[in-house]
Amino acid sequence: MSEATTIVPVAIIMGSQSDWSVMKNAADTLEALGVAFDARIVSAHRTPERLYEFARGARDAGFKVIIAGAGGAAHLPGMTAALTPLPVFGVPVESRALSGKDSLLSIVQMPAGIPVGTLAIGRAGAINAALLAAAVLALSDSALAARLDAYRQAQTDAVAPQPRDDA
Ligand code: RP5
Repeated sequence: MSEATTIVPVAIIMGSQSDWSVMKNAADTLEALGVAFDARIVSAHRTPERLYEFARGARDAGFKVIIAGAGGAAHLPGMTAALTPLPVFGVPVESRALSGKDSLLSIVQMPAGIPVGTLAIGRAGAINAALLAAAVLALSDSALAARLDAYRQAQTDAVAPQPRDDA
């Protein structure tokens, strides 16, 4: 993981330490693509001042894309999007009580004017948020675009034509 003081293009923020097992999938995907990131815990409810400071300063800090994961009453992605013009991708984390449906609905139903690109609940959403972040950065980075193409090709190549009993 990159140091907090290094300027990197992607910020991965999450509402709690308990979100990390899901959000680590975004981090691992970015790492596989050679995209630097900074991962932080920023809670909309427990550390609102940290959220304001991070989101208001994110563009000047050099970030280009923000991935925000949260569960339950998941206000983090929306509040972040309200405070920065950077693209924000929201990852709904599975909640214990409602399996992440609460997280999904909290993140996806933004009012017109403040967008959050909302991904699937859990691991798939975290991975896809990283891939979307990489795709955005690849628009102005041909080396990254080539790595993203290779990632997708490897994924295609890994799909067997027929199912096996022992797989
Ligand atoms: C949210 O509350 C976090 O994003 C987390 O998904 C959820 C539960 O947090 P903990 O009680 O596990 O810290 O703010």
